[in-house]
Amino acid sequence: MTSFHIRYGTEVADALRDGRPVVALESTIVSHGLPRPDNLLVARQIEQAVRDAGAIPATIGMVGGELVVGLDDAQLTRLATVDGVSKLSVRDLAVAAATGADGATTVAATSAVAAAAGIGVFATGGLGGVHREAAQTFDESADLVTLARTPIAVVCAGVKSILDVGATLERLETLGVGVVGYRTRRFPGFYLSDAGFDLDWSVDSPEQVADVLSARAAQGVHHGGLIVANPLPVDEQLDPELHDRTLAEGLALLARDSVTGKAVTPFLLAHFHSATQGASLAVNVRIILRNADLAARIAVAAARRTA
Ligand code: PSU
Ligand code: MN
Repeated sequence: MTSFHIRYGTEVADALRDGRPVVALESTIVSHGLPRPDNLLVARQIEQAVRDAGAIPATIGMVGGELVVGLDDAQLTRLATVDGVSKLSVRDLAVAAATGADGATTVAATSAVAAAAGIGVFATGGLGGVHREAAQTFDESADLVTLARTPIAVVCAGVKSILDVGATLERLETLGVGVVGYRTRRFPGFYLSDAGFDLDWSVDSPEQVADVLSARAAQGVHHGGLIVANPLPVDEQLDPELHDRTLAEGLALLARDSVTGKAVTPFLLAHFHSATQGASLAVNVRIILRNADLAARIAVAAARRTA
């Protein structure tokens, strides 16, 4: 496995040494996915949600070229508030380290670093995936190929509805990334509880996710991620009509402004947050807090087995 030069937050280092439950958290959500000033407040709430469920939060990011697992509050504040924080996927980590950059890690980069740090559970909002028009643009998030080779369980609310969800599920199958619904056989669509696709498997409890992770280890499978898809309850989702309208506008703006590459996801998320007057933001926050809670309970169940 890749080894990174990592600086650990003290609490995270202690927890890992003692085999206590730790949950990895990404920083791209904070720097690029949520608007200021809510982003910093939400980042702290996510960490609190992990603590409330009995685990230690390890938010991952790069500060002045140093890869940190378990950002402290000053570091988190810096990534949430200063301008010019880079969005770092796996391929960017070395350049960012060598140039002393500040950077926020995506699902791909966070997974890779977390796994190298020995953290087995990660909570995020929605994964990256295959973009619409990918047949022409080839725009597919590095989150997918990274999860194909990284041993980590990622709790998410599916993939963002801004993507081609069906194509993303097909790619996950090809890449050998496991997908289980949490108490559902339908794949969630981030802002929406149901993205319109069936899943082969569902699990009913954090303990059952821990069973899957133990079974994989027992089968000698030490690479490849497991996606735990945790949908929002229907009464908490974004109004589907508002969602569809906002998405259509956002996609039109994307084409008008010729936005491409890694700017696409932040652009569409920002459009949702402004066009829905904060409704999508509230839903986004709810998603992340629920995922943080579930990830922590999975980490607790997994730690119990090795104790
Ligand atoms: N989920 C969210 N907000 C985000 C993202 C996911 O709720 O900001 C970020 C994640 O970091 C994910 C990234 O890895 O978007 C995907 O970006 P891209 O499509 O450029 O790979
Ligand atoms: Mn992309």
